[in-house]
Amino acid sequence: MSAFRTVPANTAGRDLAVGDIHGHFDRLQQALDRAGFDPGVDRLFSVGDLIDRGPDSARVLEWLDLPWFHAVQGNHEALAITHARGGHVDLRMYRSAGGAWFLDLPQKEQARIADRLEALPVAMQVQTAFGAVGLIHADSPFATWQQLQESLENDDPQVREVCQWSRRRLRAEDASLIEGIDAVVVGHTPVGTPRVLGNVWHLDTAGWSSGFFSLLNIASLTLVTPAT
Ligand SMILES: [Mn+2]
Repeated sequence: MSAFRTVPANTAGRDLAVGDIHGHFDRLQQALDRAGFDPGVDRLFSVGDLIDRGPDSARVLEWLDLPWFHAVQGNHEALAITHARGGHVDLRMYRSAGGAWFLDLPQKEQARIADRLEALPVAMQVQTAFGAVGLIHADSPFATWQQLQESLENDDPQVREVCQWSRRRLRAEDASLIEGIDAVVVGHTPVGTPRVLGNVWHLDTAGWSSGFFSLLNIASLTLVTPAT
């Protein structure tokens, strides 16, 4: 299973992206309803962190079964996978970061969920009518998208780590472009309103906390304004 996936263009409907979900699938559904999301033709792309913190983390597999829902792995998916595979996770940290629901599941169930999360790519490239848009959870360690693709295809663990955990770009206010891709959408670090640095869209407006879910049309690179 490759850590990099390319998705063909949607010729029928809209392609929207959303930031971290963290187990708040009901709130997400409400945001989709307000945006007039049509599951018959539209698609939703998640930048990861589907699980932990919110009340509905256990519904993650139900959402991953939806044919219109696509996601990359965030650091919270990485924590769950690492733990289920017997790797080292700071359990106190993981529990306080919302992982209790997972830690308290029977091992067999943890393994079943980890299998599905592990199948998710770390980066995704979606073709649109106007170009190509990348999705990663946190940041790219490279200034070119091609280098990121190659490193992930070779499954470089350090590159994976930056993709899922780094907050460098926002902290440094780094507005340089990631070359070789029209735009990149990320989450991981909450922002009050969507923040664009270079061609990188920071979309985690904390819909899982005290904020709201921002939906970005990744073809037109415009935020979806609720119909209501
Ligand atoms: Mn995160």
